[in-house]
Amino acid sequence: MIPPTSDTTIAYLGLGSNLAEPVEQIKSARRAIALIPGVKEIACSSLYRSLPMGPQDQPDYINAVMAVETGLSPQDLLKSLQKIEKAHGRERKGQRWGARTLDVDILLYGEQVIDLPDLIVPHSGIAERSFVLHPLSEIAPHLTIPGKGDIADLLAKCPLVGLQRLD
Ligand code: 87Y
Ligand code: MG
Ligand code: MG
Repeated sequence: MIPPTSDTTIAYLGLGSNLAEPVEQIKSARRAIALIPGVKEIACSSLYRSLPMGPQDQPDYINAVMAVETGLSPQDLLKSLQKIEKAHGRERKGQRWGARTLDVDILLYGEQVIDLPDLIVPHSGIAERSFVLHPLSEIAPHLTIPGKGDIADLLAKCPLVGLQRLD
């Protein structure tokens, strides 16, 4: 049987901020993402306060994960998200993993595996980063991540250390 086709895809986006009122940055980014033409918000996790992973000489982060339904290609979605990062004061100079006003990553784009110079999906850190896995499992507890396995199994190996869910 030919599987049904659909012209939209569910994508999961990871949001992070640790500069200039991070809670407001995340809330504002969520609103801006929902207003991208061709993007509809399906769900958003709680906000989480998290200790910085990677370089630790920077403020704590606020993180969240959104699910969106989109008719945009992964590349067009990425371009729109980068515009939103820029509009939120994101600067790309300085330390590679340094503090940022807003980071929005495409974590998953349907079941697609994408390996382009500027876009790797599933996101390379998805299976190890507690600030991604915990909010992601809050909105998609039965997800299977291409090449990585069931989110419940990944979560069992990913301690809830340095992560606090906000009300
Ligand atoms: N939250 C983040 O959103 C976050 N984001 C990162 C990059 O996108 C970095 C680096 C700066 N760390 C973050 N920490 C939190 N809490 C991620 C990283 C992790 C491990 C090795 C290299 C880089
Ligand atoms: Mg990131
Ligand atoms: Mg990024």
